Amino acid sequence: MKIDVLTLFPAMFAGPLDESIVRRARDTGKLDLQLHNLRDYTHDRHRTVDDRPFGGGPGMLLKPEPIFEAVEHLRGENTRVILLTPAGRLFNQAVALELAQREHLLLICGSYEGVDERVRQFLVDEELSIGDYVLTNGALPAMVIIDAVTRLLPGVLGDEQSAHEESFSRERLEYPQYTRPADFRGMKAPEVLLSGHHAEIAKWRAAQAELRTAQRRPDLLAGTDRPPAGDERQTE
Ligand code: 4FV
Repeated sequence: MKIDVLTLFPAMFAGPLDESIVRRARDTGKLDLQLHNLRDYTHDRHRTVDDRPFGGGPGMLLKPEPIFEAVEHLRGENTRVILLTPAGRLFNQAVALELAQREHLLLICGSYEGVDERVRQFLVDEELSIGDYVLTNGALPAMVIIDAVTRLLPGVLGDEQSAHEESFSRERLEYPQYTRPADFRGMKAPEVLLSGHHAEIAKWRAAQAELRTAQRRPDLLAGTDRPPAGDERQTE
C-alpha cells in the first residue's frame, strides 16, 4: 500500500511511524509512506497556505490553491483522497478494514479552523474523524489511521490470527487474557485457561467477550450508537 500525507507539520510524523510494526512494514515494502509539506505547493515569497474566512469570523482557513496543486500532483487513478476533520465519518475498525483494501491513500491533514469548502466539494473522496474532540491539526488523526490500517495489511502482523481475534473484529470487545505467573500475589488466572480443554477455553472466552461487551459497549451488540461513558469497570 502507498500512503501520501499532505501536512504543514511533517516533523510530527517522525517517531510514531518509525518504530515497531509500522517501521517493519515500511522496511519490508508492505507500506510506502511519503510525507509532503503543503508549503512546498506554494509559489509566493511567504509560502502562504492560509487566509482569513470570507464573511469574517475567528481564525484562518487553509487556502484551496496549494491543496489542489498538491493533490493533483500526487493523485493516481486508484487514489482515495481523504480529509481528516471532526466533521467526517467516525473512523473505526470497519473503516480501517475498508481502507486496508485500497492501493493508495492520500491523507489531507487539516490545520487552523479548517479548509476552504471547495476542497471538500471538488477534491475529497471521503472525510474521516477520529473522534468528537478538536485537535490542533490533522497530523495525529493521520497517524492513528496509518497505524490502524498498516497492521491490517497482509503479512504485517506476525501471526495472521491475531487480527481476527481482537476487539471489534466481531463487534465484540476482547475477552480477558492472562499470562505467567498463574498465581501473582494470590491473584490467580482462571483455572479453565490452564486446563488445556480448548473447547472449554473457547466457550469461556466467548462468554467473557459477550459479558464485557454487554457491560461496556451494549451499542456494539445492538449495532446502535455508543452509550455515554460511565465507570462500568470491575463489575465482572
Ligand atoms: C480532527 C478530528 C480534528 C480541527 C481543526 C484540525 C482539527 C484543525 N481531525 N478527527 N477530531 N482536526 O480535530 O480528525 O484543522
